[in-house]
Amino acid sequence: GMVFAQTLPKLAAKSTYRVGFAQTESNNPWRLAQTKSMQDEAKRLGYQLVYTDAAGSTAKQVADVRSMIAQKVDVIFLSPREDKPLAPVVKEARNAGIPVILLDRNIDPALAKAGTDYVTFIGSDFIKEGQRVADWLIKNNKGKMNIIELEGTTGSSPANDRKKGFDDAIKKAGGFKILASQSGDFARDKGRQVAETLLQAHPDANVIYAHNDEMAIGAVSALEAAGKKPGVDVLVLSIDGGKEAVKMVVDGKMNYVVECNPRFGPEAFKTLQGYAKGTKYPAKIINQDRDYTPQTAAAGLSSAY
Ligand code: GYE
Repeated sequence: GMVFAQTLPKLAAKSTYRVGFAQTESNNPWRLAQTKSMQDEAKRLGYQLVYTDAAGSTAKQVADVRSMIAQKVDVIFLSPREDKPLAPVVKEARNAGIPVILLDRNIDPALAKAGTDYVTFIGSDFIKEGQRVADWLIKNNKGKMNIIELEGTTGSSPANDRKKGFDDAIKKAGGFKILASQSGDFARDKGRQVAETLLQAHPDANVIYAHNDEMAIGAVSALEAAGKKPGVDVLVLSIDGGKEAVKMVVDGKMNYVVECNPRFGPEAFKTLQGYAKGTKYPAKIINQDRDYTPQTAAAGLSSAY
């Protein structure tokens, strides 16, 4: 068989590039903001963006990346829907001489390596995000806190890590109960449905921790439908920091939101250019994120995405 060099392909320094961006889905404001940021920056630089939307299908995203390889784009930006099934196409791109930069979601480090299979991962520290939510809850502990957790897409790096960061910190603190933890697929309506079912099964729940805003907003609807006051009878905590959720913190329907910044364009293209000039990057380039408390949400609202 063929033997491939297990090193990253070089990227020529050019005045313009044809760049692939393999998006995972477009069903929420976070994704739309991320896509817009990528398109805006490509346009500003005069680069051509080959954009695909996997519409929530991992199989489609694998096919999307293969099509970008066939089209011989210069670089592939990939937001891998799941952390294992996209690993093979990252290596296929590398073997075809196309550098891959992971955006916002990571690949299982056992299956693909930064600096060898792909250039770097740019995104948030999801374990820390989960920890920050736990820390807020520990500080605001009113005793007998019974938690329902709404997990993101199964097999995605943010769902894995937001769970680990939160659950570990909560267990370590002691005195909290996680009554149930189930996937709502990062989606508003799924989050609402799962929250509805879990609230019926666990009427003593008084905290909902959602791995993203969309599911938290769904949970707020489920609480209201059940005749409970979100933010008062049941605390609602989430991650992302979109305008709608931040407004809910201002209005007292949510209690705490950790930001996960979706505006990747400038950093993504700066990394592409740096890579072409020979800059060495660490395995991860971590975004710095804010948070929104009842005290700070009003001031942060206008700059939320
Ligand atoms: O929290 C969510 C989105 O991968 C960090 O995916 C991202 C997450 C984000 O669909 O809203």
